Amino acid sequence: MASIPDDLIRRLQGARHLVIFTGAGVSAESGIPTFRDAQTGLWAKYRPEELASPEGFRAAPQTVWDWYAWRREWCLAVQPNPAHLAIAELERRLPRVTLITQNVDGLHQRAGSRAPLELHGSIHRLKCFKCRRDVGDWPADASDIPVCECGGLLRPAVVWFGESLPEAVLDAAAGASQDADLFLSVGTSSLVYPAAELPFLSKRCGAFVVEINPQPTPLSARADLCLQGAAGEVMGRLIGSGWGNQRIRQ
Ligand code: BJW
Ligand code: ZN
Repeated sequence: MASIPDDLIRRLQGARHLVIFTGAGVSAESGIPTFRDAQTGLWAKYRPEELASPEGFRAAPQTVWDWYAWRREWCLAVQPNPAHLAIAELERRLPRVTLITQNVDGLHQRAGSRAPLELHGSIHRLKCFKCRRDVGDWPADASDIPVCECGGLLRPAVVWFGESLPEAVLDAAAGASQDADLFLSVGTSSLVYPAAELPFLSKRCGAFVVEINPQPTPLSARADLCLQGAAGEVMGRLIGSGWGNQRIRQ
């Protein structure tokens, strides 16, 4: 695994505004499959256009509902891993950290992160497919699709292909990316837009952009630094050298 350059530790120590941008790779070490990794990714077994799209839900609502009910149970059964914990620790150590996640699994919050910007929503909440109203939690018995007061079917409050991201969340994420002086992109393939635009936006606005991923991505050639490795290991090393204590003593 790549070693952590001293320069990056210095940049962390001095960061005015750190943005951490995460994808499915951050939860891989918790046992949640990524979307696009060839052997284990969710899309290796299912076609996204059939399951993660409004058209898919319209065509086979119960199939889509069952897929999400199964994935939600999985998210609840696993634990945050060292990557989630290291990110929450960075939030405690540094004066200003914005966490932007594409993940819908809720593991950042369970690791202690305060208010992640959930670009693609949350699998733990429901909304109405027809009137779009947020309706909160899942029912105790999730075998049948619940129905809204308006008569529409309920669905998980995630962002499917072809749907707009929540405007206020995307605006906040773009604003933070523009303001950041240090930007960490962790465990994302950088393929899904508009989220994938954020590290590029941050770089154009002057941030030092670091990618943490075992594989190269379309961001790699433009990042200032690529740390090849698993998120838990790399993030663990990032916080592991005791520099936070030095900062507090300053
Ligand atoms: C590790 C690791 C370890 C492994 N440690 N790393 C511009 C160009 C082309 C297309 C478009 C474009 N703009 C919009 C589009 C269309 C589309 C899109 O981007 N398509 C691309 C696939 C080509 N975008 C949309 O449709 C978006 N909506 C939109 O643009 O609306 C516009 C609009 C305008 C006006 C009216 C209406 C609409 C919405 C995108 C929604 C994405 N939704 C999903 C599903 C969420 C719900 C669910 O969970 O089921 O979000 S798709 C899926 O991909 C999920 C993820 O959040 C997202 C990103 O994936 P992620 O996190 O990067 O995972 P992977 O699997 O791709 O990568 C994992 C990485 O981890 C890999 O790199 C591994 O190497 C690494 N890894 N182990 C660290 N241990
Ligand atoms: Zn409704």
